[in-house]
Amino acid sequence: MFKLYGFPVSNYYNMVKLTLLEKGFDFEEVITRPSQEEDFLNISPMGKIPCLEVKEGAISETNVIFDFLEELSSDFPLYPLDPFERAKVRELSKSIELYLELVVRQLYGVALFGAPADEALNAKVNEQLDKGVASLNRILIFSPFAAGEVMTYADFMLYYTVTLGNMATQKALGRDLCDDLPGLKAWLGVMDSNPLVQKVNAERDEALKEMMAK
Ligand SMILES: N[C@@H](CCC(=O)N[C@@H](CS)C(=O)NCC(=O)O)C(=O)O
Repeated sequence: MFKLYGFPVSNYYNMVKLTLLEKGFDFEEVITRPSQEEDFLNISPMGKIPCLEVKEGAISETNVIFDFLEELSSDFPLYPLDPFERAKVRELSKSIELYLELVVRQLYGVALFGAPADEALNAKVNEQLDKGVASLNRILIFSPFAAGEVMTYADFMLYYTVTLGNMATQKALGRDLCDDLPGLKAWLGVMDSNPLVQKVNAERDEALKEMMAK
């Protein structure tokens, strides 16, 4: 059985958890916070979550875990078979991570963890977001999924980026990503109707409630 290390509030953790569920892998969740402890660094070299332990050893970095799981099981494929189409899904997924996830993440301190408002940061993020969403609007398809007719890893990357990220941009910048990315709102409805997405979200919300109560 695989072991998934991480915490259900983490967006990256939930991308991998959803993949394991969709593909029907047997796995155990090992609730772990990011850490610089030696034991954890031995399995996740940057101390980040998620990290997946399989019988041969441990793997970190979400997109690498996606690729590993896809090579391991062709059940419920989340990449197209055609090499070009597959590359386009990777291009989209990487663009979402670099130009949206890592941009909005800079707001988490202010928007989610009570750090003081920072106008200089907001201006920088607004500028990076303008460029990021313009690039994504050139490659997002939303018909009905992010990369076209079938659900792929790009949907998982986008879904857990925007569900947390839009909270942060609305709170810190008064900016709604649904206005920036036409088609996002309808696509969110499609993703929200997926029963495994609902399961991951219910467990995320429960963990969030516990975290806030502490
Ligand atoms: N590049 C990593 C990013 C994962 C990541 O940033 N995880 C966050 C939690 S959502 C984390 O562990 N943060 C702690 C840190 O940055 O030290 C991946 O693709 O898995």
